[in-house]
Amino acid sequence: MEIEKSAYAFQFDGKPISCVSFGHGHINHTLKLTTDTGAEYVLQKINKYVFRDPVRLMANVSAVTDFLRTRVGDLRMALHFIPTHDGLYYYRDMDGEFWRAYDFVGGFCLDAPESDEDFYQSALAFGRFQDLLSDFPAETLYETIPEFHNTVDRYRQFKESVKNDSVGRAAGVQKEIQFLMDMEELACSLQKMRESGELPLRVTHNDTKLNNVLLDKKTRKSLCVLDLDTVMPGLSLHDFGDSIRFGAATAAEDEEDVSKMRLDLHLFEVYTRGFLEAAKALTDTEVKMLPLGALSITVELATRFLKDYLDGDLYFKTAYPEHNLVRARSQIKLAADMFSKLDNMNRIVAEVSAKVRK
Ligand code: GN1
Ligand code: MG
Repeated sequence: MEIEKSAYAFQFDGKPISCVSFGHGHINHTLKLTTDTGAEYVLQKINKYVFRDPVRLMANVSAVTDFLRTRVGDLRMALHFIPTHDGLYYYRDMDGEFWRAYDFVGGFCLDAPESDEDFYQSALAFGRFQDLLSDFPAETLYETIPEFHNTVDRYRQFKESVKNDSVGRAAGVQKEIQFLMDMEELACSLQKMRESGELPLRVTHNDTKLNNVLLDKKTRKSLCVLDLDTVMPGLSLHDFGDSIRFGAATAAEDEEDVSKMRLDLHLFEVYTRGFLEAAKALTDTEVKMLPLGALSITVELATRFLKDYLDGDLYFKTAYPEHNLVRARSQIKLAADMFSKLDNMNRIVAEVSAKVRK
């Protein structure tokens, strides 16, 4: 078996003896490495096309994980990156590729919840992530993808694509464009609250899907969150909202039959409970705005999918020509359903919060 050359750059315990492909991530190239002392590590090549500035990305990731490790009891609850012999958290190889390595602590990830408890565990994990980092100076992190969840800016870009209509698709999607324009003011209100200081800047994960939560093999309880590549300053509401958008929806993000797409209020309640139990440092305003966090991020993603459709599919990978339109429509349906359920969501948040926030 050939050992990846970059493995020799890191301060591992022992000499590498095996190195095999690992996991099924779509972005980075991931290997599992074992040394002659039996120590196990994850070795990863960072996808440079997606992440244009791996040095800053690793500065964010290592600042956050170093901080987390000073706050957790069980060290499996924070990723531990291994320095190179030069004392850096990344290694740049002869081809200009960037590598990093962290301790392999076992555990497993799920692509979909098998029970309410699984979804609840993911809420605890992301809530804990918020909580543990609540006094981390978020403004010191780099914005590795500038304006990532600036909904106002997303709308600006969306309207530009509507106006340019570069591949002549706008005429066929007037209904969708109109829906998103009707939602603009509400969806952008969180960004305005961020700018006015009503909502605090937080450390956000930005990819809060269940499959980024590591669960303990024996107890099935959540250990920590993985994939910190998009850790940035942002709004806690967007992390909460994206979990709901993805995990409390009744259909896949690209379901063609939009009649299948709704918000499951029971799952919304399950996630809200876990998140609020763990994220104790949220302000009352943040808690009150959680339902809007879910709606805003869903509308925002719909503008991103529809923009990409109007641009001729440049950003998101598509499997067929109408894929981005299908995605936009399913997110629009989900957003419309969330909008009609805002009162219910507000009631659930108030009830759960009265129980778990003392
Ligand atoms: C992209 O590839 P994935 O699933 O990690 C996108 C997210 C979207 C998501 C929608 C960097 O994330 O913002 O919510 O697709 N990530 C980036 O499926 O743009
Ligand atoms: Mg991701």
